[in-house]
Amino acid sequence: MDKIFDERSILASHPCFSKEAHGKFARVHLPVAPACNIQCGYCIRKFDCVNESRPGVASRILSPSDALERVRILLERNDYINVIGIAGPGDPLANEATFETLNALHREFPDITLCLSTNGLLLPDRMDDLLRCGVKTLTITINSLSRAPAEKIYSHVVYKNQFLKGRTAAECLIHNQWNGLFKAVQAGLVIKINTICMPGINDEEIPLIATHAGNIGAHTMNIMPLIPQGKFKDIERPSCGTLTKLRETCGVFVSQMTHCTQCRSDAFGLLGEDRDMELEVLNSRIGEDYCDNVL
Ligand code: CLF
Ligand code: SF4
Repeated sequence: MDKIFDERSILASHPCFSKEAHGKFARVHLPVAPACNIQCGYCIRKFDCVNESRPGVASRILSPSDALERVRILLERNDYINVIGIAGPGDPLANEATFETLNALHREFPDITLCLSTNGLLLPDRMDDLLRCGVKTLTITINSLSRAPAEKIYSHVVYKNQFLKGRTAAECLIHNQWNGLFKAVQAGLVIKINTICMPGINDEEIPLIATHAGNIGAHTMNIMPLIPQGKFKDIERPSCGTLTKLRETCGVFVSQMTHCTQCRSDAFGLLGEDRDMELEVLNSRIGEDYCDNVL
């Protein structure tokens, strides 16, 4: 399938999709999406979505207009920002504010790469909206291919006003995630799969997830270690050796991301740099006030 944009130039300048780019280009995360439509066993909902963020960190929610204002300031002061992402603190597709923000960004900054991370439940339903908003790179967290692990991982799913549990919830989420991945590839998006490695729950299935995702056309895979918390607080965190081995095995089927820093849903700067967006905005305002006073 032809890409709807120059995939090579996106990859060369996206800090998450390219290891080479991550020391040169930065991303901004806009925390405009508080609501979530599923419950993962490793998530405590008072913090950011663990599927794409550092556990135990809570971001302050911004309205779409506040988010846009921050982007204007950050882009003016930092010419190495190439990507604007929405990664929570809940699931971006479960929040209309996500689409409002993306639309406004796409209108005002048509050349910047818009990125989004999702649990995939609403992906088939919102694909056209994402394309209209100009999203180019997408992350889908997929933790299972079969029903048994999914039933252990997800305690409920809320889909089309129905509260689903057990087998029905697992089947609904798995179907939508894989169908969403297929549709996103068909639409020409550049896609990363995030998979949380949970020993004894889904670790044996991860190579199958990699095979299937690679066959469908995902560009890269990010295998992340479980941080034991919530319902999964007693499950052992996978060792570095386990992760390295899994990445080697899965790398045969789909390229592996190894430089993820599990950033916050309001992260800004180079990966791992952790600059404070609010401080940057404040500095900009102080600068303006200072100039207004001395001129
Ligand atoms: Fe953000 Fe995610 Fe886009 Fe990157 S993060 S929405 S793909 S712009 Fe990057 Fe952060 Fe790891 Fe995510 S280091 S948690 S992989
Ligand atoms: Fe938490 Fe993210 Fe899972 Fe929602 S999708 S329950 S925010 S980890």
